Amino acid sequence: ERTRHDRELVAEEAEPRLKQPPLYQVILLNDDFTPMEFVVDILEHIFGMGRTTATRVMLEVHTRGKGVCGVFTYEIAETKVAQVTAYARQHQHPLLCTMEEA
Ligand code: TYC
Repeated sequence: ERTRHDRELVAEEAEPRLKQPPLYQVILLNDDFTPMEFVVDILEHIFGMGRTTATRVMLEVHTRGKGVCGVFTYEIAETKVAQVTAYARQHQHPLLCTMEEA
């Protein structure tokens, strides 16, 4: 008869690894109205970037039209998008933030 230890070994051999969860890029879109300083502030406080990185990413979005703020699992990405959108609307800025599968 199989002991618990035996069954665990069988289970491990039958399905050796769990699949990695899909990852999502959180994307910031450029617009003509949101102040640069406001975007830098979001990148620092919602995405945990330092001032230098936040400024580089903001300028990349400003010049190229969009840019990646970070890569997260679905729920974290969704929460970041919601936080950015809520904060921008509270300050009456039209800033757009979306997510796409990485
Ligand atoms: N283009 C804006 C300006 O000139 C700055 C800006 C940068 C806005 C990044 C949005 O995602 C953005 N004030």
